[in-house]
Amino acid sequence: MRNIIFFTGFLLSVMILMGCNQRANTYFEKKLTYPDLLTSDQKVKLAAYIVPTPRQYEWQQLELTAFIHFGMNTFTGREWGDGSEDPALFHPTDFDAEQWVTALQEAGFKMIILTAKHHDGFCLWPTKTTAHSVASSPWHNGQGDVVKEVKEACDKHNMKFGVYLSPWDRNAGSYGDSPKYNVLFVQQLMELLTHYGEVNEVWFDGANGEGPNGKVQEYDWARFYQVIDSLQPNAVKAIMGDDVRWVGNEQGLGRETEWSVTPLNPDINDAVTHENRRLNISPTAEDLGSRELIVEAKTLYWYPSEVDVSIRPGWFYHPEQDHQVKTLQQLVDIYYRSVGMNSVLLLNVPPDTRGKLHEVDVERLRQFGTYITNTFKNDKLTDGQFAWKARSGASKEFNVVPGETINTVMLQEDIQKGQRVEEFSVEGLVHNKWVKLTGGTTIGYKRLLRFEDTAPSKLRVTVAETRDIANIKSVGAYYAPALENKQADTLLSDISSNAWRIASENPLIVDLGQIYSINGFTYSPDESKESVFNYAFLISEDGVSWEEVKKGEFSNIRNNPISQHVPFDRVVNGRFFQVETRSGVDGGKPSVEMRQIGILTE
Ligand code: FUL
Repeated sequence: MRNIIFFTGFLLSVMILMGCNQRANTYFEKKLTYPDLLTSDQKVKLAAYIVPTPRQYEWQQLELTAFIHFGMNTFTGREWGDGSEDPALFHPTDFDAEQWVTALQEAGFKMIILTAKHHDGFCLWPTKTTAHSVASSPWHNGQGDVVKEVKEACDKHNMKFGVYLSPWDRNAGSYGDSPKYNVLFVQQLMELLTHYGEVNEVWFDGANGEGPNGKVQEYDWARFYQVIDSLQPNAVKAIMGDDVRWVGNEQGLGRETEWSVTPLNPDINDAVTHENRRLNISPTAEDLGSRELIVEAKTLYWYPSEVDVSIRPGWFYHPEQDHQVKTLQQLVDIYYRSVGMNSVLLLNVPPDTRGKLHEVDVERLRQFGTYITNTFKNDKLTDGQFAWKARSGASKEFNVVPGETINTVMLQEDIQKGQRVEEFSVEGLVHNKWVKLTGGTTIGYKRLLRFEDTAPSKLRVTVAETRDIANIKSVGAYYAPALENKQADTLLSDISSNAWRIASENPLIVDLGQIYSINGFTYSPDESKESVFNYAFLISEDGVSWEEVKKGEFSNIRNNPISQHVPFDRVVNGRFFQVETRSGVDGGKPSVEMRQIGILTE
């Protein structure tokens, strides 16, 4: 008891010292800077009182949000355009934003974030800032506005709406001339945030493929944030924004231990970079919130994770990926690893050149929505839906509907009172014996765990370790039907490499053994080594005279290390191929191995 009184007094003095950001005299909204001279225990305890802002909380409850990557790349087959594309290429033949909204809504998605401008700088709305937009395209004779049509469809169906505006712009002449480009960027932001009604998320990606020797643009983030906060107070700022954090990969993988309270500083300036470096953290770090990290930190933030992943290998639509749409099992796994790991899922579903979601994707969305709804509508606990205050070591029993089989549990903390649980376990009473079913570390907004089919009469949840009294909001148990992984293997080469012979290792030269009519190649990155970024691909009939058939970049290979599929513009006869590395993703010159290359033939 003395401890509680002492801590309450201590908390009050800290709050008086800090003066700002606290809600109802108890909690710290979004940010807490520690006063000097706190003990490690005090720091950990205070971390339990950091809470989301109302807009962060509202965003977290959406659980399922959707990305729409649509634009110039849809028509060129690329993942990153270079900005030189002719606007005449943009011509959706049967554009139907309402089809996107209804397909996503039926699958349970609550918001759509549209790529209003990707790295190629092509704007999907008739901006006044550049001619590189839909206004210069043949679509609707230059009178079209994708942003408007999508927003209207969202409004009609009560779907929230967000915009992706790429800071990196490979078309804008002013890019790299920092103040000038910042003015243009602010203007684009203002157009998007004033002409279309409410915007609920603004997504700034962090990509810049120019590399260390390319154009360096210093962004005026403070100004960008100010514009968003003043024009769209209900919008969260994501990724290169300070409300929503990138989970750190594009594969749909949340962390087993996912803290929304972290010292990872969302701001972008020298002091912040220095502090993140001191703590050895970045969005990709495994540990973003342990006690060890907290005791070293000066400031903590409520900075929750968003898991962005595409339903297809690429972010944009490519017809050759129609058979690679993620299976229901893969989507369900992603759901458990995102929504089920204290994150919001941001699933990308890219429309095709008609301007419609492809039938395969629509069907997969339908299956996904049905599976999730059917699984989670039947809670097999009779008494899991009420608040439970748990100290470290506390247990609580819950009743399972008699005779029901379960294989999934769901736990939620009331994050409006902070994220606190550090370790928990779940047992089932089977034939009068308690058996461990599952357990974990963090819970946060939502935690889902799967285990073998079991029919216990009761569940017992134990909060083994918590940073302060845990506020468990609800506990549920479900039966999730088993799923089979049905995806066909992707053929990475039309010809077997059995007869191939390496003629040179670096650069890689391979003798295919006979002449083939070649119309493309594939390159598969290897986790254990740096990936190639800029390449040249050469073909020869005799191994003496060579033709450079293709050169370019494997655009987004760092963040999304999938097999790259590179078609040629024409068919080339050859017996030898050569792959030259011009640069690697980390600035090195990685070699390529024969097993990483596939050859596509007519
Ligand atoms: C990354 C981009 O480079 C990709 O093209 C994609 O837009 C992804 C969501 O973000 O930063």
